[in-house]
Amino acid sequence: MSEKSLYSIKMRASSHGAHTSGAEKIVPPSAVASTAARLAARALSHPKGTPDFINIKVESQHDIMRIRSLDVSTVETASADEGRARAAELLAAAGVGRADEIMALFPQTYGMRGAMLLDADTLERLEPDRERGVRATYMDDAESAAKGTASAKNHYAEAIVLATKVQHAPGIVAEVCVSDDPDYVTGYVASRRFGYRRITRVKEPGDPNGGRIFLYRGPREGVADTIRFLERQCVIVEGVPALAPASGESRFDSLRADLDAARSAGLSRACRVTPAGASVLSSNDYLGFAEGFGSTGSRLTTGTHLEHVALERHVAAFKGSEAALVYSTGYMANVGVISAIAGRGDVILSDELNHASIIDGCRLSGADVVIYRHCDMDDLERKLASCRAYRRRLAVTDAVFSMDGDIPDLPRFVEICRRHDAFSMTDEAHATGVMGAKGHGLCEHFGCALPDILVGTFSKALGAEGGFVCASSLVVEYLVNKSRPFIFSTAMSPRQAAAADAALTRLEGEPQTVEALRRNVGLFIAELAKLGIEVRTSSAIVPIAVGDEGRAVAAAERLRERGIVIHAIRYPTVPRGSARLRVAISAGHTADELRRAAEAIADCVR
Ligand code: WAQ
Ligand code: MG
Repeated sequence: MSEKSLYSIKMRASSHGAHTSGAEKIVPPSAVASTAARLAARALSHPKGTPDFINIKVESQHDIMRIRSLDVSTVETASADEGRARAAELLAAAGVGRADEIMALFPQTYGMRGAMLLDADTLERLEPDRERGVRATYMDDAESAAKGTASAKNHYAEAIVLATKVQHAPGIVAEVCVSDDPDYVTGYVASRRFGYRRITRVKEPGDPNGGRIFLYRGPREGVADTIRFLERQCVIVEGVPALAPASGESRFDSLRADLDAARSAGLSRACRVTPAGASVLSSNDYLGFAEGFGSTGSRLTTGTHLEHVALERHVAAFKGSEAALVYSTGYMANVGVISAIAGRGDVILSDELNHASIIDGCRLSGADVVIYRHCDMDDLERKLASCRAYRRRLAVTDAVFSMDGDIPDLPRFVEICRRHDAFSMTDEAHATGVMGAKGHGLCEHFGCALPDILVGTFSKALGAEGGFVCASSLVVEYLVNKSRPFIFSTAMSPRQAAAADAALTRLEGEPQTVEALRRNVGLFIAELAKLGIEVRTSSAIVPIAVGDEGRAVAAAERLRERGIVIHAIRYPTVPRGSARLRVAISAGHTADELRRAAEAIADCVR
């Protein structure tokens, strides 16, 4: 292939004037059409939202420079402070004095689209547009065609190409980079002297502030040439090294590696909406009965409809995650996520009172399972510490335990998992619509960071049907490719998806209902206390201890005769000898109803 025949293809997408995604490729003419199509698809499926404007620019390139990738090595850091300190040391090692002052400039890069260009010695700003900064562009990885176009942005792959180009610009002596993606905590310092040094943690998770600083040493007259090289010179980077997993983020790297393997084998999968009006010759709707109700197939074949996409966007926004995936039921979501993330050679740490769907997911996965004591974070931490040898660690807890109504210390759970590089997963089945001032769940209740994976259901407080998973787009892409219950079952009905979507909208519109539920729980507990029955709960589930299995069943039967439906819960759902009546309070109960129920319970339990 002659160098004269390459084209650069750039995609830029925005919604209401705000940038949503961007990417670029350099390809031979034969790949122009398919690359443009893939970039358009990437823009349309971006988690930041559906664009109303997509610009795809194709330009032939004649002056192409091929350069070798920088070498890559990793510096492990445990905190943002440590990461920044190591970045400053690396800048010094690149021959840049005043490194601490340079690191202190970081708040000024927040919000810039490009990089700050600084005189390495005087720290004067050299770029003409200080608000935007200098953007390095017209660059690609030589093997990118072979690797395919990642649907989710691959931070490392794009950063190493950029850093290599930047270090070949005239006069540039070093670069320091912090991502602006809230959950991407790895950054780097690059220089020709030591190559590309990844620093595993340069900021705390959840921090949306990042930036890049390019350091220039040379005469002022040379600056224009440097900027021209960064902004215009077409560069292809050869020999980009594969990423060795670093312990700081290795749980995600291991997902990325599996996805990359599927991609290079031509086996990667994505959900695509079946276009209205298309002639569909691929569904399971053999008799044509599905119209308007059935989804007609798996999500990966003909079963994805606009309703699913809308619901996934909505529930991700509601929970504050980057992406989401809908399953037919909450049970399937737990089984589907756990068995996809963990397998042979991995370990799952599971609370001893977790729901059956979590237990079944653990069994199906084939991973080793370590049970920790109920809500005992010290026990979890001790056990995690002895699980370092496993490939992946996954810790999973109910957010509200369905038989006791109690909750784990979520901030500690998430923090312990991060420190031990374990995936953190919670099941918010009984927390969604219940916990937090507005019913957003246990993270709202504690005001803490999301776990890596949050599962929930539309079938409890939301009164609809179906399960969901909220996580990063990487995890969701992984599930789409690896979660067998997702891949091999018929998608939820589009009507069911629309109903769940409407229920979320309703909850957002009436947070006072969540408050009413909390008032009802308080009232019911106070009524029981007046009758000498002490109960505890952190949610809407109120367990009334009876103990003996026979007595619990008899009490439930007497209540039923009086027109009150409360189920007795016995072994094996709860341990032997701890049978109970499980009361679940609703915002729809009247005060009178709750008072009468409390009195009847007091009568029947005695
Ligand atoms: N040219 C110059 N500056 C840029 C460019 C560009 N093409 N793209 C982004 N920036 C600036 C801008 O200020 C962003 O806010 C900042 O850099 C960070 O950009 O080995 O994800 O795209 O795993 O968020 C590092 C990878 C990832 C570490 C960096 O950067 C690793 C990343 P982001
Ligand atoms: Mg970013």
